[in-house]
Parts: sequence; structure tokens; C-alpha cells
Amino acid sequence: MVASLCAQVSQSQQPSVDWVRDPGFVSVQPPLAEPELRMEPSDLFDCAALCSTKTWCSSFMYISEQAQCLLFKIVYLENEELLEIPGAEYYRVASDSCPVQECFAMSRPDNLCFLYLNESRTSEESRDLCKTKNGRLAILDTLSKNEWIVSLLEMNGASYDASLYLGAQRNGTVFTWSNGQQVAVPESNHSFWGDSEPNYSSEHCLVLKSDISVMRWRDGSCDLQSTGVLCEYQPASN
Ligand SMILES: [Ca+2]
Repeated sequence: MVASLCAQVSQSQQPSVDWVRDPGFVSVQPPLAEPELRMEPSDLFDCAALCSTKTWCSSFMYISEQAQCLLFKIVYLENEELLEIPGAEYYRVASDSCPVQECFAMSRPDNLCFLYLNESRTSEESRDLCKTKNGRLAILDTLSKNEWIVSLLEMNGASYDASLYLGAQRNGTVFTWSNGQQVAVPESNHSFWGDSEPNYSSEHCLVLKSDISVMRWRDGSCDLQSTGVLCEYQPASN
């Protein structure tokens, strides 16, 4: 059995990140757990501080008996094959307002929850799917959100053939996010438009699509099947 896991990325530029201890991983190591970095800090707090300074670090394990600190890019949620490691404690980034057990991920510093669903849908179906889960199609109206989402998708293995509908509509020549903000024009510094995009006034949807190895916005048909659905949520505490 392969343990389920959710890829999570922590964009924690802030030095203070809240960590929660996962009671499911006491004195055991999660399966498939390949640390990105293995270090020998002085104590648990040093280990937490190390993870906090790495923008990619979303969880860590501190093994007191070996004085070892293992930093992970992802958050492990379930453990079906337990490897006993006395003294091991596992911590993940605290995002209690995003239900991480359901594979929601929290973006920092935006403090928004995102849910990536591996489902093929048209634009309308994608919007409806997010609604049924009490969210909306992702609004990537800041540089930090775009960069964070691209990292999240890459870690979900969605980077090479991804095509996802975003929460924006075309009004004539301009695209507007569903929160009323105008989508950045191609000439702006914070634009994620692909080369020569937007290029067809008949393409009414905003699509996040892989362009060789990078994710870029395009205008595109609203009727094509996406490779996944990306929903956005306000955290419960907001
Ligand atoms: Ca296009």
C-alpha cells in the first residue's frame, strides 16, 4: 500500500511559521519520506527554525536520539507502513484554517487555501466543481500567487501537460478576475501571459497552460477538457 500524501509548498518568507506536531508520526518515519536536506541541529527548535528559513520546506522530522533534522518539501498525512525510529517527531506547517487532511494547501504570504483536483472539466464544469466544494476558480492576481501555484502544480507532477481554467472572464479585449480586478496586461511586469498571448478574441477563457516547462496564461476555448481543476478558498478564520 502506498500512503496518500498531499504536496504542499510553503512560501514562507516570514521567519515565524507555526508548526503543528502530527500525533500520527511519533517515533516512526513516514513511508516514502526522502528528506530534501538532512542536518544536525542543536535541538528541535533549531530544526524548526531551519525549515522556516527554507521557502520550500513544508514539514520536518526531528529525531532526538540521533540529533537529526530532516526537512521535507511535502506534508505527509497518512502512514500505513511504519518504520520505527525512537525519538522521532514529525511537524508540518500549521494551516488549520485550510483542511490539509483533504489535500488543501495554504499559500503564504497570501493566506489563501487552494485545492487541486485531478479532474478533467470544461470551464463551466470547473467553476461548478469549485462551487460544489464551496470555493471558486483560482484567482491568480498577484505575482506571489502565480509563483506559488506553479510550484504546487510542479510538485503534483502537473507541469508538463497541464491546462487549467482560471477564475477570469473576457470582456471585449480585457480579462477580468471574478473579484473584479483586471487581469494584468501582457506588457506589465507581473504578467504571466505566454508568448503572443492573448491572441484570439474568440477565446473567452483564461487558461493556465504549460508552455514547454513553464506555466503561462493563455486565452483559450472554454469548451476544452482541462487536465485538472484549481479552486481557491478564503481560510475559515478570515
Ligand atoms: Ca490563445
